[in-house]
This record gives sequence, structure tokens and C-alpha cells, in this order.
Amino acid sequence: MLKDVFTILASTPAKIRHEVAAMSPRAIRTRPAPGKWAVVEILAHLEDIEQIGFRERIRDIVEQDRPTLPAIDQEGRARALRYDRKDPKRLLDSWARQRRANLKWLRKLRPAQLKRQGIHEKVDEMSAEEFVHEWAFHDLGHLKQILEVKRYALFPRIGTMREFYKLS
Ligand code: NI
Repeated sequence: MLKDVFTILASTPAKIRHEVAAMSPRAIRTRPAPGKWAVVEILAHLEDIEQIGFRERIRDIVEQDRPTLPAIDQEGRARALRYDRKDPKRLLDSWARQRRANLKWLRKLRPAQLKRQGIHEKVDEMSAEEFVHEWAFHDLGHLKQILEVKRYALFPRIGTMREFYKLS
């Protein structure tokens, strides 16, 4: 099972790179709706959260005794770090590089380490293993989100067939 999770973690950066490569620079920066992230902001989020949201939390759980894991204000970070102004190519390169290193590190964790627990500020107990699963779950959620942004962009042009579709 963990092997399948590692396969997801190893493959998402290339999948997302593939989707983004087929978009115009303008489409990458266009928000699908007010308040919803453009693709560049999703990429910046993935790159930003790779260490603080996942690797560092798992590391703290493995190295400390039931550490408290602070919640992350992702909308606040998006504004403060100007996700919208970042360069998509650099973000993808940096994220993929971090991911390779993180996977190498993850594959060395032993079962006893994965069972260890931390206390998330908002949701309470989380094991290292649960975080590894959430990491892959999070990856796929954002891959899906990027596909949705691409799908939404087509919506105004599908004519009266719009009747049959609901945008969430
Ligand atoms: Ni996210």
C-alpha cells in the first residue's frame, strides 16, 4: 500500500508539468472564478507546502516526542508570498527537485517511525504514515484542480450544452 502511495508521489510532478505545458502563459495566470486559484497559484502552493506542510511535519513526528504541528494559513501565504507573481517553470523545477529528495528520504523510513504520532494544532493526532497518505491525497486533489481550471475555461464556449453541466 505504501508502495502505491510512493508511486503517486513520484509521478504527480510530471503529470502536472504535462498539463501545464499544454497551457498558454495567459491561461496559467487566469483565475477560473473570483477567489479561486489560477494554475500558477496552485503550483506555488505545491512548491511552498512541500517542505513545511509535509516533509518537515513528518520529520518532526519522527524525531520528536508527539510534537505539536502548527496549522498552515494557506490563503495568507498565497497573498504574502505573492503566489500569483511567480514563474511557473521555476516553481515546477523546484517542486520536482524537492520531491525527488523527499521521496528518497521517505523510502528510508522504517515501519516503527511511520507509526509515530504528532498533534496537529487543528485536527489533533496524526501519524507519520497518515501524513504520507495525505501527501499523495493532496497531490491528486491539486492535479484534479488543474484539470478543472482547464475544463472551466471551455465552459463559456460549449453553447446550450451548458444546461447539462454544473460547475462546482
Ligand atoms: Ni493544497
